[in-house]
Amino acid sequence: MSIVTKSIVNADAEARYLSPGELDRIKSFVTGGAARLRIAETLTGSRETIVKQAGDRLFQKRPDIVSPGGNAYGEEMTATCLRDMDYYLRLVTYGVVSGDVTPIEEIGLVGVREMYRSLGTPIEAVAQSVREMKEVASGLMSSDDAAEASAYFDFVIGAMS
Ligand SMILES: CCC1=C(C)/C(=C/C2=NC(=C\c3[nH]c(/C=C4\NC(=O)[C@H](C)[C@H]4CC)c(C)c3CCC(=O)O)/C(CCC(=O)O)=C2C)NC1=O
Repeated sequence: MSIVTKSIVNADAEARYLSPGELDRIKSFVTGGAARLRIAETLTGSRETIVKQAGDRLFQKRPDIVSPGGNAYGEEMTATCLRDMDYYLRLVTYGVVSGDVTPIEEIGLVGVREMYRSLGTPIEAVAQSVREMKEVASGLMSSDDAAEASAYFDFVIGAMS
């Protein structure tokens, strides 16, 4: 839920006008809108590059995961790993656009530890893949935009740490 919807739901529950504090938060959400859309467009337009380069970096640092016995060993498993990275990048764009981490959390982080444990996937390596995507993506934008985007990547990383 965006800050706008959330504020309205809260205010209406008390049948009151939006408070100055709520209007302030909505104002900063609105004035930051162009930047958030620009960031989401960059991430969306460069998704293949970001996933590919970040994947290469990850496998260089963690050759064990693509070696025999590794969770992402073999063409199919490596592709599934890159697909998961693409999922998290997509969720980051949802967070950026809505200015809210809730969609990332609800779609991709609830129960994630248990899920990866049952799959035998080392979650710290998934977190590393998100860190690599953050680095690659940051190189594609201004430092202000990179800082804004990083908050959402960091949210994912934090939930996996
Ligand atoms: C949008 C929300 C969402 C997420 C997050 C998601 C993740 C997800 N990743 C999976 C598998 C997997 N995930 C990985 C990922 C990796 N293995 C590694 O060693 C690396 C560290 C890492 C890549 C960075 C792999 C290799 C599998 C297949 C494991 C297997 O089948 O044994 C599976 C099991 C089913 C399947 O194969 O599709 C799910 C559900 N699905 C979703 O719908």
